[in-house]
Amino acid sequence: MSRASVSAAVGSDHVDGHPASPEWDVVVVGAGFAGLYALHRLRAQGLRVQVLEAGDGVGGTWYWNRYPGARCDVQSMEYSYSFDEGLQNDWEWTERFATQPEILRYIEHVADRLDLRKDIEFGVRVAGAEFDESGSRWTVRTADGSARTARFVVMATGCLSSARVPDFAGLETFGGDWYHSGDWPHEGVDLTGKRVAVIGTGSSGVQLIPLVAEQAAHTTVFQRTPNFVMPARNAPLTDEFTEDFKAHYPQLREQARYAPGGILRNLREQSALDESPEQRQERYEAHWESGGPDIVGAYGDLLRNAESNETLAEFIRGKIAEIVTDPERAALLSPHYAVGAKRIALGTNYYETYNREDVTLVDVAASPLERITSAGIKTADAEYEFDVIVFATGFDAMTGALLRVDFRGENGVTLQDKWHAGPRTLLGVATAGFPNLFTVTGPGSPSVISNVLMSVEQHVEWITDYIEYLTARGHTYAAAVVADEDDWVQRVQDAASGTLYLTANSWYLGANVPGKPRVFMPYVGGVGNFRRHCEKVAANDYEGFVSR
Ligand code: N01
Repeated sequence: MSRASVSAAVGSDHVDGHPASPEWDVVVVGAGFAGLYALHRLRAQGLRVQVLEAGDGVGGTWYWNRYPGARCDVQSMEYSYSFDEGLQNDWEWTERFATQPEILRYIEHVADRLDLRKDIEFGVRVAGAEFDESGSRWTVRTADGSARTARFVVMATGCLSSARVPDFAGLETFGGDWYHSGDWPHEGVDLTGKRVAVIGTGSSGVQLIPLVAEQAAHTTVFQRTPNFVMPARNAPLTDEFTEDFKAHYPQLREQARYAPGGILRNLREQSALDESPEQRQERYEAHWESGGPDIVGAYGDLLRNAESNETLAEFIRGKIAEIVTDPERAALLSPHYAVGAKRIALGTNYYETYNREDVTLVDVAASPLERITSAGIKTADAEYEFDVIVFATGFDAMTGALLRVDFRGENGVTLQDKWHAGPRTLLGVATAGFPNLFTVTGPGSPSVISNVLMSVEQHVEWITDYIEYLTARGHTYAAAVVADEDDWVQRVQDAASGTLYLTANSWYLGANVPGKPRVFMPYVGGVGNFRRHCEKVAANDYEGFVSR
């Protein structure tokens, strides 16, 4: 069928007894880093692409997470697209770790520069999608009741985009205002003179607590699990550093693409136990002084050997004890699990904030949060009054944004049913029984255990190359093979087994969402290894996928 007749057929379900061609070649869901790049690549193939975005602007994570202090913990020069040399050379980052507003400006710049907005519908939330087997196409339904049909659907909905307010009883009775860090008001929130509660001490809580404390009359932090927090040591970038980095961008990017974390890092092979306590102290001190999250790369076995890891945990607990003047509070802030098993946070004045007299720390592990009241929060031991509650309680990570769409694949099977015991994917990009559906940074990909932007690029390139391959051959059907998917799921588990990632209650394992299956979701076998494996699959005519 020609382009013209495809257009003519839009709106009618059948032509000559056959299902009409879909309205779109590809519907991409999400206009963050992944969706924008997918649009750019697919459009270059001459495909008809429509992006559906729930927000009113581009940016994804960086559109929603506008809480005070939000910034990235990957260095700016690396947390940016690498596919366009002109773009990476023209853009000027101002700080070592960019703030949310600066990253959002960058994404908006990219959208304008590549003229992407004209193919994005904003304010549209995808609610469901059904696969039509006879027409080999998806009908994508939106929350407002409209529908689009597409040959392929690319879910670019992010790993940490389904913000989660825990199911606290009584929230609807609270007389003050409440906010979630991942859905922060665009106009900001004035906390001056307010009594503020912050629930949660993950990366978001760690970033926002010091700034909330500076503004509020009193800040009460409800901590269930303390976090290992490294100083960010953020600073303006010098012209000299930027110029030098840019001069070497091509080599540095190529190096990062095949590096374990998709990032430039000096990783040491040596065990922490092979050095003396003094040598270790010196090494850890150097990391503490230079800041950033790289300290888990100080030795090769920190994420595998509990005894090695404990040397680092002890070092960080020592720092907490040095900074926090009240020993009881320092003890409460000191984590007792493996460093890095839950994601390390980067802070600026985080521990120092607990020396303020107007900051209270409540241990909700000892005295659980019972309910929200009209006046504030009730724990097992006490009642507190607040004007504002900030939920820095995280996300239904990796699967949340996918499972809240009612996907119905072959034979009407739902994704919820298929993933009832945990997500199953092939390479994190596809799941058997749901043909022509691709996920960017899906469960089973390195994504959150990497420089996610590097992983986003790799996934988008792989998926769009595959779509090009299919189109060139006139194929209309692409599906993961169950046996290959089983094999990949096993590889993901094998990569994690023996690591300390499995020893803490983290969102990597779904542990933060009551009832969520405990399955380690990211692939920790390394970004470079993953990329090489994906390249091999493509070179072997997309082995593991049925293409027809
Ligand atoms: O969420 P989290 P986040 N009662 O899930 C607590 C990325 N990110 O938004 O640990 C009481 O880490 C929960 O306690 P516990 C980054 O990948 C990056 O902070 O489950 N407390 C925890 O303290 C990060 O890892 C950046 O016991 C409850 C907190 O809420 C990911 O996003 C910045 C509770 C949630 O922490 C998520 O970070 C921000 C309950 N019922 C985010 N439920 C940077 O790049 C949850 N908690 C720097």
